[in-house]
Amino acid sequence: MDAYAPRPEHKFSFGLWTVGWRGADPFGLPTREPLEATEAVERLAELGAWGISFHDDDLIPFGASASERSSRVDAFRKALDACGLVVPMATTNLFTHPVFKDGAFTANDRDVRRYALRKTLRNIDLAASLGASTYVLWGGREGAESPAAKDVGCALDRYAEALNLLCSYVRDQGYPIRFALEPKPNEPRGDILLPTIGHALGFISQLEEPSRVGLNPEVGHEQMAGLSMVHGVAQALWQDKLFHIDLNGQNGPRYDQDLRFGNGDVKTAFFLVDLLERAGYSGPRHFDFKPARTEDYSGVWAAAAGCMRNYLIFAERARAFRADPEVQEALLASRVDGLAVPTVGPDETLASLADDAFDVEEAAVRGMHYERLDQLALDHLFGVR
Ligand SMILES: [Mn+2]
Repeated sequence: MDAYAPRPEHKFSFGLWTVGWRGADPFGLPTREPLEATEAVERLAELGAWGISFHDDDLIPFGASASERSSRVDAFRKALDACGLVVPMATTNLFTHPVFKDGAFTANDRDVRRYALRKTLRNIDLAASLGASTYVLWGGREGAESPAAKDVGCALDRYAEALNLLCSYVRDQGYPIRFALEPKPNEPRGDILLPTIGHALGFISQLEEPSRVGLNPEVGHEQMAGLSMVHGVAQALWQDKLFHIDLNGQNGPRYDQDLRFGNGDVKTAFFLVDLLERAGYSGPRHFDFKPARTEDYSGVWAAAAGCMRNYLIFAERARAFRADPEVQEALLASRVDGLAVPTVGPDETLASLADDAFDVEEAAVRGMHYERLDQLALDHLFGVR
């Protein structure tokens, strides 16, 4: 049996827009024909996935009639039931239509903001009816190209207003839904509001119902800002805010590459999986990537399979790293466990600090032995240990 074969208990999920991405980019036309949602469900289930997520417009074309809407939703529901796939998360497309060119919840035009709320509420009803427990908000158009164009304080007021209204809506409806904000520094806007995990965590603390709002960090988005995804996710976990995660690949600060998980910064991917698995993260392992536009559909399914296979390989490599006696000894040599001890003990006061017999020069020359520890991690990642 293949040790890296994905199974539903691994909780791998994919956006309908990922395998369904047709390869259109700012410089080129689509390279693939449209993919039916029902076929995406069938193929992902065959590959061993557990869930599928969607934007409203992925499932129901923008402006579709009521009858087309209900026939598409019915077909999707039938395919889910037949294949045993679940819908853990849904989200709203508040970025493709030109009406959202200046944003949705933070557009300067009030009628656009009200329309964005209506579009979101409608899809939350659908998400709830399909059993989703997480609703992601990626504000790709919430931003500006010129600092003169946006009063950021007012924009954050309106963003918070929208979140407060959405929270009260799901509470009143009795939906077991929590919201997950997805930070991104730029693209498509020149600068996007809530650009990083840290900005989003700070924003959540200002909301009326902070417990209902958390994060959906994306690997590539943090790396576009030159930040450590591992540190960001660790802080989200520390604040109990990792509601969902978007796994993909990126090569440093540049355009949003959305590579398959495992491509791009492999070491970050390894330590991210190590973190998620050791933290007992129980949410979806969700892939938000774009199969390269060079590929036909066989390449699309190979890329989806690769995302899951790479996650399982990283998880196995991380377990081997942690279980290695030499690694455990190296962790002790680096005093990694020492950070868990409070700096001032419970039976001490600040006055106790004066009692320390501390040799500054001795402490200054102590080696931390991190180079050896990191090489052991690489040896495990490379599979040579
Ligand atoms: Mn991305």
